[in-house]
Amino acid sequence: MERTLIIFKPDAMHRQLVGRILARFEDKGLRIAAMKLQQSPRAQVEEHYAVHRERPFYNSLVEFMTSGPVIVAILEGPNAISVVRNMLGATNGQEAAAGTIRGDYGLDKQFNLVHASDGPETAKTEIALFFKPEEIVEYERVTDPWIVSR
Ligand code: FUP
Repeated sequence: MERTLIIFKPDAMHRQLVGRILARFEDKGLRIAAMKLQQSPRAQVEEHYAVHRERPFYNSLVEFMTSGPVIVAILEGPNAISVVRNMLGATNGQEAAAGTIRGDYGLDKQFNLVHASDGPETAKTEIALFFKPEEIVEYERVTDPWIVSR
């Protein structure tokens, strides 16, 4: 079982694609371990994209990611990190394969709908950046038979 952090970026929010994209993850069998709507503080976005600080697109990316509300979530499942990355497709929607989320819904490299952690170390860091431990649900606790039978 693995956890990955995803962000529905402001373009996915603006285009009202969240439900459809989230359904793909659910259809795949991944489950939601945490989820919230937020207007990201600039400092959080800057930290999240710190590895890209020297890249020419950094400022524009930070502007974009703080331009409106986003939904951050943790998905979990076997091999969730690479499973979700494969479902997203290539960074640039023009290059992403048909059948992937970016391949089916986008044509841009900045407005590419969803972020997902790219490895176990980044997943750990990103989950800690966006969620407090108490915001993450341990399913063993909530799938008690008494609760599901009501
Ligand atoms: P990805 O891991 O697919 O999200 O993409 P990268 O880590 O390569 O890039 C991080 C983010 O920077 C991407 F989501 C979009 C943005 N980006 C640009 O805006 N312009 C570029 O030329 C490349 C990336």
